[in-house]
Amino acid sequence: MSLASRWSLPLVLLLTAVSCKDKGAPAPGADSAGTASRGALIGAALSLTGAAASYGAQQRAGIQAAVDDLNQGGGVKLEVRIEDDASTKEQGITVFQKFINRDKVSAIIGPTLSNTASAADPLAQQAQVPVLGISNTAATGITDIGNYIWRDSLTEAQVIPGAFKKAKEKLQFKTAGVLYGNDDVFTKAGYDVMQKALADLQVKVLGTQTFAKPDRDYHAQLTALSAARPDVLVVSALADNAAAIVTQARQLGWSGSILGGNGFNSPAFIKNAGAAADGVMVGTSWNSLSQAPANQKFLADMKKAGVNPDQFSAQAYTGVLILAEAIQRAGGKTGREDIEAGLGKVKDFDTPLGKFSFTPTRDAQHEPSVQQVKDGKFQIVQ
Ligand code: 1QQ
Repeated sequence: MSLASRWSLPLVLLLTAVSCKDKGAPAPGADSAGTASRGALIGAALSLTGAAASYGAQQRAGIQAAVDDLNQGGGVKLEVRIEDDASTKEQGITVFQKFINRDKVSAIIGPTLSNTASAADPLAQQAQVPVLGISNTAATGITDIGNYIWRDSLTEAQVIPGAFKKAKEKLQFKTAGVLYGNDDVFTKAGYDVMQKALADLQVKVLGTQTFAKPDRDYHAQLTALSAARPDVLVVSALADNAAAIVTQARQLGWSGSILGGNGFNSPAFIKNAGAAADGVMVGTSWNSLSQAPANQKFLADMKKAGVNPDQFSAQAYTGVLILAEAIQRAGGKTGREDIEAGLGKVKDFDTPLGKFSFTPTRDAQHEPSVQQVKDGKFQIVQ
C-alpha cells in the first residue's frame, strides 16, 4: 500500500513540532491548529548540543519534515515536542522525567545516543511509556531494557558483519588495527561487534587502541597502530571524534583504507574531515539511492525544507511515520497502551528505510546498505 493511501483514512492527521527554545509555540511551518485540538502528544529527546549535536540537528529536521508533510494530509493527530538531551545521560533522564510526569506524553522518540538511552529508557519502561529509538544502534542494552522500548534503527550487529564482508571483498585486507571509544555505550558495543566480524572474516587484529570522547589528540594511538602495519584501520567513534581521528591518521601518513561504524554516517563527519574522509567505508541503514516512493517522498520533503538528507534524518522521519502508523493500527486511539499495542502491529510498512517491520524483540528489521565517501559525499556501494 502506498503512503498516500495509508494516510487518507478518515482520521484527522495533524502534527505540530515544538522546539525546546520556543516551548508551547508551534515550530515554523507547523500548523498551529495542532495545539488547539491536539491528538497524541509525543516527546522527542534529541541531542541538540554536546557530542552528538550533529546527529540531533538532522533528526530534528527529519521529524519536522515528516510533521509538516503529514500535517497536509488527513488522519491521526500528533504533537511532537522536541527537547535537548545534551548528549548526556543526566540531561536525558531529566528530559524523560519531564515528558513522562509533566507533559504526560503518549510516547517518546529518542534519545539520540545509546549511551543516553541506557540511562533514560528504564524510566519510560518503569512508567509504561512507549519509546521509539531512532538512532540507538548498540546491539544490547536498549530494547532488552523492556517491552516498552522499540527502535527503528538497525543495530551495529545487524549492519557491520555485512558491511565488513563487502569491504573485504572490495579491499582484500587480511589484517586490521582497531581504535574505539571506551567511554560510550555505542562506541564500545560497536567495537565488540567489529571485533567479532573481523574474527569471523578471518581478519587478524594486529593492534587495538582506545580513546575517550573529550580526547582531541590521537597521535599516540594512531602511531602505535600504524607501527603494526595493518592493511586497514577500523574505528568505532562518534562523528566529531571520527573526523579528527581520520584527519590525524592521514596527517601521520596513513594511506590505507579506513572502515567506520554508525558514528561515521553523518555529513558532519565528511565536512569536518574534508579530503581525509575520502574512501572511508561504513555500513548504513539508509539507502539514499532507493527509488521506492516512500524514500522519494522523504527526499522531496527534505529538499523542500532545504536540508541535506542523511541516515539520521531518514530514521527520524521514519520514526514519526511509524508512530502515526501505530496509532492508526490502534484504531486511532492515542493512549500509551494503545500506541504500545499499535507498534506491535506495524509490519511491512513502506518507509524511507525500506519495507519496515519490528523483530519479536522490538528491534528494526529491513535491508541495510554500505556506503563510501567519494568526492566529499556518501555514495552507496553496489
Ligand atoms: C548510538 C549511535 C550513534 C552513533 C548515533 C546516534 O548509533 O549511540 O547508538
